[in-house]
Amino acid sequence: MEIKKSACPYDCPDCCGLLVYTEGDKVVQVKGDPGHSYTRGTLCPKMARYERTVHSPARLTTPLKRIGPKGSGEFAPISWDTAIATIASQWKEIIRKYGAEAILPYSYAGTMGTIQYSAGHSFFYQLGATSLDRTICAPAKSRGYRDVMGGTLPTAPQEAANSDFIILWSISMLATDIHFRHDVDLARQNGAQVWCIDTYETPTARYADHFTSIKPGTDGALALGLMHVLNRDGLIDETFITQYVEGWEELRDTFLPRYTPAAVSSITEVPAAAIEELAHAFGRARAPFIRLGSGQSRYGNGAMTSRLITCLPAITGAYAHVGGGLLTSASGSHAFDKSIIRRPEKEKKGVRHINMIKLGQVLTDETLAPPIKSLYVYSSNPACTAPEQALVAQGLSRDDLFTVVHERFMTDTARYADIILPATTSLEHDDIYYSYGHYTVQRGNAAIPPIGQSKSNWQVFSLLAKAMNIDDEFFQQSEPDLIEKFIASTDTTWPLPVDKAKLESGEPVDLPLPDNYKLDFKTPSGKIEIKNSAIEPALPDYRPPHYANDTETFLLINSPDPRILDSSFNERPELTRGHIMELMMHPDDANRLGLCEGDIVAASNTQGRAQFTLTLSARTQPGRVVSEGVWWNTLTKTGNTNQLTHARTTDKDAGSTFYDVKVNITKLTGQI
Ligand SMILES: Nc1nc2c(c(=O)[nH]1)N[C@H]1C(S)=C(S)[C@@H](COP(=O)(O)OP(=O)(O)OC[C@H]3O[C@@H](n4cnc5c(=O)[nH]c(N)nc54)[C@H](O)[C@@H]3O)O[C@H]1N2
Ligand SMILES: Nc1nc2c(c(=O)[nH]1)N[C@H]1C(S)=C(S)[C@@H](COP(=O)(O)OP(=O)(O)OC[C@H]3O[C@@H](n4cnc5c(=O)[nH]c(N)nc54)[C@H](O)[C@@H]3O)O[C@H]1N2
Ligand SMILES: [Mo]
Repeated sequence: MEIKKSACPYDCPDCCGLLVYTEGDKVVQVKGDPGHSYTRGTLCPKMARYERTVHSPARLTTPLKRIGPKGSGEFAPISWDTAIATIASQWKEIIRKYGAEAILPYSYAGTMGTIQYSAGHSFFYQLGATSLDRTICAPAKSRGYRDVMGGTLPTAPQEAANSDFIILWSISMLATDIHFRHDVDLARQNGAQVWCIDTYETPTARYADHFTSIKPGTDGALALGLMHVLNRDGLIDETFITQYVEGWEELRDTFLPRYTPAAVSSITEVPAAAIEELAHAFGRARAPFIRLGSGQSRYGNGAMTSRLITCLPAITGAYAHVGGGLLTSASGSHAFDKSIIRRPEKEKKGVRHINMIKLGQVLTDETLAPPIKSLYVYSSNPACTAPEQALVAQGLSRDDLFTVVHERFMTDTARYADIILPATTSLEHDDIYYSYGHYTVQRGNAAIPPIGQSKSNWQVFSLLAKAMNIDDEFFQQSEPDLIEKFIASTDTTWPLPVDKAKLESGEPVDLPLPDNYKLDFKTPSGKIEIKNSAIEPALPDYRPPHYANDTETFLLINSPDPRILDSSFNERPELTRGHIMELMMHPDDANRLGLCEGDIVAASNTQGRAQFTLTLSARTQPGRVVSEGVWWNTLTKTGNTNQLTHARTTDKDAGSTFYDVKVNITKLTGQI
């Protein structure tokens, strides 16, 4: 048995260090690396059995071509040569008839590896294809942070171990960031209080000392209410503000007087007394630490909400104290110069951009010129994870749409493909990884040869470049060549020297943080900008979410399930067995509607309908129903929660608004 080091490739803030145990060509076990400063030797239940994904009998092992109707899942094996030649001849024909913008790439973070995530960017730029705006996750959260803090490094998660007051704010820590628990536990052992602010009582809420249940999409008002009380009760740090903060006085004198605890309570459904209590605890803490998750940003007002929450630590001077600060997304993503692989300069001037959230609309829009005639999907599963699922399915069903899907499994999207290409897992290709939850980076070399005939994203784009006559040495580089360039790029991307030899060797490497990084504000003024005159509006204020104009009865909270990650891991029957497509409702609502535990119900709205099994619990509030998990549609009766979600975007940076959705609930006697 050999032990090789690698990193977890999934779209998760933890980006764990892995110990991969192999016997010949087989991965027999995967463990968390005790030497990784965030993983600290443990893995989530998904990755603790990663070998079951790698060696799953459901892996796609050869290229396939469609032999049945679109979506039927009927395919026959073909060779790689035939697959690549077919794609190239179809694309050449489409380009001749409609121009290259009739081709649309669609990808996201099936792997977060620096190479494989971005492997297709340059290829599609050079082809002149439509460019994809990759906005499906949480760009509004980063935007809200940036509007106040500019390029300031967010606080490292390990800092929280020294805090005396931690807020887990719209983060499902025990599902999506489980290794942060280590730091929170350490702080707790030293007496820290832990608060959780969420829309229903998650396991993370139960873990915390205090739980504040808030009406979805209203956290911006809560942040203003907290600032109101902090100011009223003399709990702000005037010295810190004078030295480091711009625009506090203006916010204080214009909008803040309105946000009394009573007014905020009526917006947020948080009792006024609880707002006061939270403000006092936050204001009296020596070094409060906010871990801000993405949940609050997935609404029409998401960038503004994140911006308002980002103002909070500024007025109490949290950054000046060991343990204090705010972590939205760590800047590990800045560690490597991604332009090495993306080559933004290759994008043709004026080329059309399409927002990935609008996929359903774009594929079904008959007025679009040129129309999308080919879709190339990799590292993503939009038939399952994109909003407006019914429209996406309608678009993917078009007989005149030539769809190629590069995948590891027969996903909902792959079923609609004309050609499927088999993809490697992270243990079969080389890459280098960074995290958006901490500051440790790591290289991961292939631990075993590719399963079947699978190929990595980079290898496939190299083949496609050749077939499309893109004569460019760039595509002849190997993955190790690229990794070497990324490692070298740390000389310019990172403020302090990175241990390149260690990075080269495959060990996890902590990016060094400058001593004063928490007070080195990378904004035009050099201060925290509560007022930011470069943007509209210059002062932040609460805005209601989109759903304020919707007429359905219930808010639909559709949060992550710890067993899967977005739609990844649905290939593992031991993880998806039982308890899927459940809908949690408050018993008072159920009584009113005459519904019982175990009833089969339909949730419906203007987007569509989906079937759920009802569970009753006071973990949610009246008026809010909860369904966890993005399940493969093939495991559901009617499609998952994305039958119900909207493609409306956030106030800034056109992000997704998965949680900004209302539904009606009715009892079903038969299936839909
Ligand atoms: N197990 C597991 N891990 C995952 C994922 C997964 O699906 N499963 N997904 C991965 C991905 S792609 C991402 S982006 C991250 C996201 O991970 P997080 O940052 O945790 O964000 P979310 O999962 O969107 O939501 C977190 C919590 O916010 C709550 N929430 C929703 N709306 C609001 C609101 O208006 N206010 C407040 N205060 N809370 C709200 C939700 O109920 C949820 O409990 O997780 C990653 N990790
Ligand atoms: N209702 C609802 N919908 C949501 C969310 C929600 O909370 N609620 N969360 C949203 C969020 S935050 C996100 S980020 C999106 C994510 O949505 P997606 O981008 O669709 O991500 P996954 O569902 O993880 O699918 C990734 C796919 O990539 C494949 N893959 C993995 N590695 C590789 C590789 O190296 N090469 C290739 N070619 N393929 C690979 C996997 O097999 C998997 O099928 O989902 C969004 N959808
Ligand atoms: Mo995400």
